[in-house]
Amino acid sequence: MKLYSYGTAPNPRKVVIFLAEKGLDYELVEVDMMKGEHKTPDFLKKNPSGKLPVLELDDGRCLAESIAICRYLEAVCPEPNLFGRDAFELGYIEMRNRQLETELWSQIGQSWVHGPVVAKMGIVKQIPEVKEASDVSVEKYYERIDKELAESEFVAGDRFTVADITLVTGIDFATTLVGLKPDDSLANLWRWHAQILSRDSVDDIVSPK
Ligand SMILES: N[C@@H](CCC(=O)N[C@@H](CS)C(=O)NCC(=O)O)C(=O)O
Repeated sequence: MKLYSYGTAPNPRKVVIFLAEKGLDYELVEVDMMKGEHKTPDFLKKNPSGKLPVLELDDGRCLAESIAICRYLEAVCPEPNLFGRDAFELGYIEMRNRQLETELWSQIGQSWVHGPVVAKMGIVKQIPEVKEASDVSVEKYYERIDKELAESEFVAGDRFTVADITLVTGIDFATTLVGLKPDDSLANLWRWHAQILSRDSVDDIVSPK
């Protein structure tokens, strides 16, 4: 299978980490978003949304949406389990992951879209007030996560799951490209972050060696 990706873009990175956790082989295909390669007619046949990542199976079928791709991979390769084993855990991990997507990633996304990097691309009307508000939401969410990680070793309990992948990729993107690094005082968050970065599956893009 092939994974269409771009550098350390955060949604493809989720799948790259997930594939590494599963120990699955694949071909990585770089799609240069700066050149608009994700919007060409050929690429839109793979994903009509024109976004990365896309997983292409050996028979040519394609899947987009990072978490949908991870669900597919969990189904074909159930171990190590990353989405939950029993009914409660399945629901709990889903809940934690959805909260991160809708309450943290959405706000990082607003700060990105209305921030300096996207401004230079000249593709979106900039609304500085949106960025001001979303920056505050992200900082508040970091504080919430820090408190939660004082009680819990990982995002969704006492073991590594897909929700940890969603959080680390969100935080690293916010830190490196959106100017939203979590404050150094958030000791539980940083303890968790160091632990996640020590995994073989996770490249350190925040302070690469
Ligand atoms: N919900 C999608 C989001 C995909 C997404 O927005 N990917 C970014 C890269 S991280 C992208 O392709 N952006 C280009 C665009 O939106 O045109 C997912 O989880 O895969």
